[in-house]
Amino acid sequence: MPTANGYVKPGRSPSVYSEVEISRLKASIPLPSILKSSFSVVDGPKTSATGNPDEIAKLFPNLFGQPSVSLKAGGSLPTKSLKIGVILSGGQAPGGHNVISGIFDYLHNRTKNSTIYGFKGGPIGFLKCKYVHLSHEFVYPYRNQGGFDMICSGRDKIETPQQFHEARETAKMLDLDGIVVIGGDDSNTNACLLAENFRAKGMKTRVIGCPKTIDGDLKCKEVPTSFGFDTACKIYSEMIGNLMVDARSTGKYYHFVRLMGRAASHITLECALQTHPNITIIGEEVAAQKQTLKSITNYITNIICKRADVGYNYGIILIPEGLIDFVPEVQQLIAELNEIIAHGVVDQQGAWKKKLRSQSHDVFEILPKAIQEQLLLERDPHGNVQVSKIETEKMLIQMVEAELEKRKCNKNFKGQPHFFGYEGRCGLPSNFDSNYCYALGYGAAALLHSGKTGLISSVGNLGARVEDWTVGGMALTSLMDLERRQGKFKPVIKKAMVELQGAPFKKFASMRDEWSLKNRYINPGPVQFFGPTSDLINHTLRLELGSQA
Ligand code: FBP
Repeated sequence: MPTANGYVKPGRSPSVYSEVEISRLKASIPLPSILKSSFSVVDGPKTSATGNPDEIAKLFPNLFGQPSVSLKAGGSLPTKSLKIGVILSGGQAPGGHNVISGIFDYLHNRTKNSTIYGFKGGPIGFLKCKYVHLSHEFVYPYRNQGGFDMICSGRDKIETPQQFHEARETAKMLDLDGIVVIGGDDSNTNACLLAENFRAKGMKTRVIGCPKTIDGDLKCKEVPTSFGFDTACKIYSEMIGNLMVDARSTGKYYHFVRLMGRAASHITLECALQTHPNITIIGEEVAAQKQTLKSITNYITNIICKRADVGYNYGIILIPEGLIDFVPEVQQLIAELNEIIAHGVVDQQGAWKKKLRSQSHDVFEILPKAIQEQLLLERDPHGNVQVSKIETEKMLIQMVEAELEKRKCNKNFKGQPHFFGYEGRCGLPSNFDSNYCYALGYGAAALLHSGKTGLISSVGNLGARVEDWTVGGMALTSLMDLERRQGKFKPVIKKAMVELQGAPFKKFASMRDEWSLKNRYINPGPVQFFGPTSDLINHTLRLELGSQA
């Protein structure tokens, strides 16, 4: 299709490239030195599980305890051809296409006549054997581009015997040597279950995961961050910075910005460190201090009143997407609702409410009707409350208005609700995410080529130049714990929450009082691909790496 600049992005609905997209397409992607030379895979010590090791050992008898590995220079691998499948799973995160590009380039450079299949629409594409053959012509146009539109994504959980049967059928039909599951905690749980099942059935198909999620809650020492977090936070921070300038210009609005991140507040914390808002609520702190909706409302209202006293009737307030799920009283309510929804029907007449304990019943009744309805929405296939659909920012505005009314102080309060989520998930990946994802994909292919299974691709030493990054694989079972989901205990990868003793939170806590009354706004501007700031990594990663040094 001829276009002004001659480029068309292929895919489900082809679109024309912008000039910036073209320049990103042409940008070269550096590789860690270890991936440029011959390497061998070295086993580390035996591993355990994050929690409930005895139960996890029983559930993963073929994988439990296997060592994590690292790549070391030297050695050689046969160049025989491999057949590899790729699955993009869960929510979009900038950089996913570069993981696939990395896998593709590894196989192209290190093996002969290998084949890559891209399963369409996430895990369901794998189960139903719906795939595209990933050729150079198909993959190349997506290099350094945002989104998951190359093969699209989905959220299906793989857990029933029928689903495992279908997975084995696909693997046999395509004679797969391996698959790479690119996903978050739930998707990598799928990867681990598949790896265990394939091994138990004596199949040759191996499974490697890649740490994807803008939420930033899939990480540990060996996997310092999940991809997409860096770009998404930079995009949200740009938008928050713009709101700050707007607030200062008009002087009349309080912008309540709810930020994606589901169960963890990493995105909110990172955006606070990038922009210095007046108020930031961190869910993990709310839970630790057993705060109530009332106490959160009071905290916000107190600052609004103090700011009004010094002449500021505007401000910026950041709220994590999953806030409601952190408030212990609401947490208890949600746990009870999950059981009720998993085991029965929520009737229109409200008879189901009798199953709630009295405290949960009271909390439910004080919530605005819209929030009540949102809490009763269907859970996702992994049993999670869909917190992206719960409009906590609007609820807090209403509660603050009521509190100001009660205190009889007319503070000219005008709240503006915002939810920044989907806006940041498909942006052009930052230089960091582009390079990190390419290394993760290249490393994942190297692990499969070396015969490894049940590992998550891990790239470390991220504070250094790309050339000096380390590459390896972390045992997926070592990240596992048991959690109650859909009324049952299930093995899941434990989410990494904001550490209140960690360097990023401590830095924020040391500055937030000053930010609340004095305006110390920072407007970081858009993601840069060239120039002095283009290679800066996010504060969270920088601070966490610094505190490990
Ligand atoms: P993943 O954990 O799959 O990476 O999803 C991240 C996320 O963007 C969350 O922040 C958000 O709560 C959720 O996806 C929204 O889900 P959906 O895309 O199904 O609306």
